[in-house]
Amino acid sequence: MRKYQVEGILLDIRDIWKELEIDLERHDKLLEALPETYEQIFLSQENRPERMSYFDEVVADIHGTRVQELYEMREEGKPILGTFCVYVPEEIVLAAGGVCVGLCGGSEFPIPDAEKYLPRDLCPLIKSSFGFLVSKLCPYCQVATVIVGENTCDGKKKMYEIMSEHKDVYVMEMPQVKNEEGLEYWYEQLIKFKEFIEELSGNEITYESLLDAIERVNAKRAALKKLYELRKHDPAPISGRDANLIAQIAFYDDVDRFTEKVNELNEELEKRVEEGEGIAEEAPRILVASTPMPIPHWKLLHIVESCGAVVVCEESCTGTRYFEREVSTEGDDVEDLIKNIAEAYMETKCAIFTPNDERIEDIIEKYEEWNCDGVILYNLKFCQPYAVEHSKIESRLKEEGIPTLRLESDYSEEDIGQLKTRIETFLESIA
Ligand code: BJ8
Repeated sequence: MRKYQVEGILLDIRDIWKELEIDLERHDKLLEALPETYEQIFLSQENRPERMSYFDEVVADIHGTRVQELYEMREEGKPILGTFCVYVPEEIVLAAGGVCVGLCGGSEFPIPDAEKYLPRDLCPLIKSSFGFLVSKLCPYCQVATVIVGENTCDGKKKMYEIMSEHKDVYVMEMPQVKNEEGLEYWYEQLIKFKEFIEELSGNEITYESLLDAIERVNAKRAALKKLYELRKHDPAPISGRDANLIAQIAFYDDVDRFTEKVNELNEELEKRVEEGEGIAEEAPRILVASTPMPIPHWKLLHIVESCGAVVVCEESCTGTRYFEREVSTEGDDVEDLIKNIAEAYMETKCAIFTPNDERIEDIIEKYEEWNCDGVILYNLKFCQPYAVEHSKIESRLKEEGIPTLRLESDYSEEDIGQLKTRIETFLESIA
């Protein structure tokens, strides 16, 4: 078993999990199926880029090295903030010497635990995330000093009320409308959040620390943006599964290391593009526009690509919505930089905003830019904001003559056959 050095003491990861009060027996069961699933979905792909090896290791060690790093940081007094939304400003957390870790659950495993508290007919992302926390099955939940929630969809905001009975929760108030008042309100929320994290960390956020944090997170976004740009080439130099996995890992890996590894991979992909090398030549190119798909919710992309298509872009918070907003570094003081963060984050086209028509235009642009043959509008079951929005988007895409398939699913495996049939029929129709 791998050993980890924590404050000069050699620990194996099980000791750290024990310290974090993980339910070890069930946790072993949780991790049991991962290697086989990962082999089947990722490692069995032909002609994968070699530099995917770093990301393979991250998943193989999913509750290992990174948990140990966060545990060590917490022991040093650095705040670890568990988050569930791309609206939580990572720059402000980093500037105070803290770290953000995405806690969105993508597994069915802890859902029965969540259903002891929450209704069954609720989005699986909410139930899985909550289930991981209450069942003590996720070391990332356990190592978090505090949870940062946000008033986005109704399900999440009510869930945070119950979550706060189990863990310290700070909730960010979100505007619902993107106008000047909304932006001003959001800026005020970011100032409050800055004060909260300063108190939690005991560190004052300075112009220099915030500027440095903005530059680091911008570099992470730029690396991801480049990765997605490279996917515009035909043949695509990397599969949708692999690219999306990287976007999922962005939520919890160390910012600088992750950026370096994505940039290294991009160099390899650039060579592939120059040499005309890629995966799945002459395969239909698909844009997936969707609710987030957290680890290990790999089902949809795996089915689409197993049916012979290639996913070339994901318009999702585990995709382009995560990295498209670049924060400006212009300005003379902390307030100016926070205004820049407020403006950039408000560009995120989430369905909780009304209206959100800019998302429709964005999907059409992406369809063209990534040279796609069709769009899959994918929705997690019981997610009302996206379900309602997807009706509107579907009509508009059809008006534009864009082949569109609307799908809804959850984290179970029950509907795999049905999804496969619908996807195959769709791909035949656009062949
Ligand atoms: S910015 S998409 S990460 S709120 S939890 S809305 S799937 S019913 S996650 Fe989200 Fe922030 Fe928006 Fe992105 Fe639906 Fe489920 Fe709600 Fe969800």
